[in-house]
Amino acid sequence: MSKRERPSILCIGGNDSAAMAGLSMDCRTAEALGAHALSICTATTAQNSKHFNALNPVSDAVLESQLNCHSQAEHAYAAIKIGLIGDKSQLKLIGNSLKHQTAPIICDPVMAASAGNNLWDAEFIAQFKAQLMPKLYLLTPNLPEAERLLGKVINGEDAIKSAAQELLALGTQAVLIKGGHVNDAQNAWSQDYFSDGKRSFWLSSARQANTNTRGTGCCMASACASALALEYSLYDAVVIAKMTINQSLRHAYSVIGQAGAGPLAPQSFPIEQQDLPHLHQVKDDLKHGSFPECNNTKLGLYPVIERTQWLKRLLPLGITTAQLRVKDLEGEALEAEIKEAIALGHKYKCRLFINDYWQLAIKHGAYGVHLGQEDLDEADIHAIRKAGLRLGTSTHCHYEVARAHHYKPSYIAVGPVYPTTSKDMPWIPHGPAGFSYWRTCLDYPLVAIGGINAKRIQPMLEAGADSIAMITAITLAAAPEATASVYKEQIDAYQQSY
Ligand code: 3NM
Repeated sequence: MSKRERPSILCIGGNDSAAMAGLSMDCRTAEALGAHALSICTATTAQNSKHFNALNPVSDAVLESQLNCHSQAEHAYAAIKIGLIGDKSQLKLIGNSLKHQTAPIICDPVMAASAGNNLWDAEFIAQFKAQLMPKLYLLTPNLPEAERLLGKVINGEDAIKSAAQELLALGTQAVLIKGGHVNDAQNAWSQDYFSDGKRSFWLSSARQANTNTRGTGCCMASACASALALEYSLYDAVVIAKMTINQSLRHAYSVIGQAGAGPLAPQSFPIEQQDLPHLHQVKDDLKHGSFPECNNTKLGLYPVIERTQWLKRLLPLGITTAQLRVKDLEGEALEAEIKEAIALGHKYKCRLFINDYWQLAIKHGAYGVHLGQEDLDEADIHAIRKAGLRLGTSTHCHYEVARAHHYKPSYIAVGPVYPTTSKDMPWIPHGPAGFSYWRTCLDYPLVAIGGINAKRIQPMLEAGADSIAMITAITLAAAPEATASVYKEQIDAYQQSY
């Protein structure tokens, strides 16, 4: 996709005459994120910042003519977002017209705007469940909407989790139950719960004191659709959408002369750490302190090696960061290897990170532990922090960065930056431009990893890497010590000049 080409999303929803929510917000959100919104109008609502005066659904013929004119083949839209549906007849029409859709459908079940005319009555809900739910890729109800869909009160963490499973059982492939609007003065957090039956997690952000919140639901769902259209995975899309909401709330404004709430103001594809949510498993697990900082945030050349033997060759060169990544030892042999490595790390004042084996790292007093995403689930993060060790984590995408950010590690590794043969990688390499995105976004020391060789050191330094991690460029070099020394000098010289 060139910079001057944008993917489109098909937005089906109402026109808000106050231009705050509905299609107005869909268009603004898509525009900010780098997509283009096609807009299909279901109702020309009459509303101002305080009152919803009339729904004004368009006729079936008007809706149908719009749906027919945007055939997927012709417009190649990459995702569909459904918001306000004007009446039961429209629901049927939309259901039928989306029957053979291949684009993912995201539905924000807008109920509030229909308050007073009882649009979402029992019959509408039954029809919605039968005709739309099985076609959905993602449903994004807020808590009261989820309650109405399921016909029951949803109270507390367990109830939200089982409500998500019940909504999945109705046919949607994934659900995001939004808690942002919950008026709970005790709760300083805005917390949404995601599940697709395979992965489930909370997205939590500090609540913003802001009354200009019109269009939040539309913004969240159309941000998801836009991120999917930009080829992010669904897990990344919900993180990007939460970042977009946080950004848009920070920039929300009131309209001069209007007494009620003003709209959110999406600005751009989100790129600020302050907007990044925490991604975690247990709702109230939000009290993580930061891990200790490394004694120098410029971690420099960072060899990742499988055996302590390599440390004996490399540490005398003055290398100050290294990782022991043992994959084929266990029991006493493993412990002896780790123990010896840690002793060498201390001898040479090297920041030695032990990959994975956090208990042995704590037991033998390592400088730090490095955990991959899979290992984050298994490890006792509190125990590592309590023992005073540093923590480094691997990340590859928004979902994983939000998960790493939850634990406030000492550094974040971003990879693969180039294609690598050292590890199975389902990820498209970031390249320097992708790495620069994370450099701008994150305040953590950043380690670049994956496929870095002599020619690729400079681009990664220029993209803002604090550290260059390497396996094969050192271990398979004809003269590993000489090669590592050259790389070290190059990296040190660059970092000292800044
Ligand atoms: N982790 P080489 S890439 C261990 O992207 C590892 O998280 C990666 O080896 C990540 O320098 C990688 O030989 C392999 O490409 C790095």
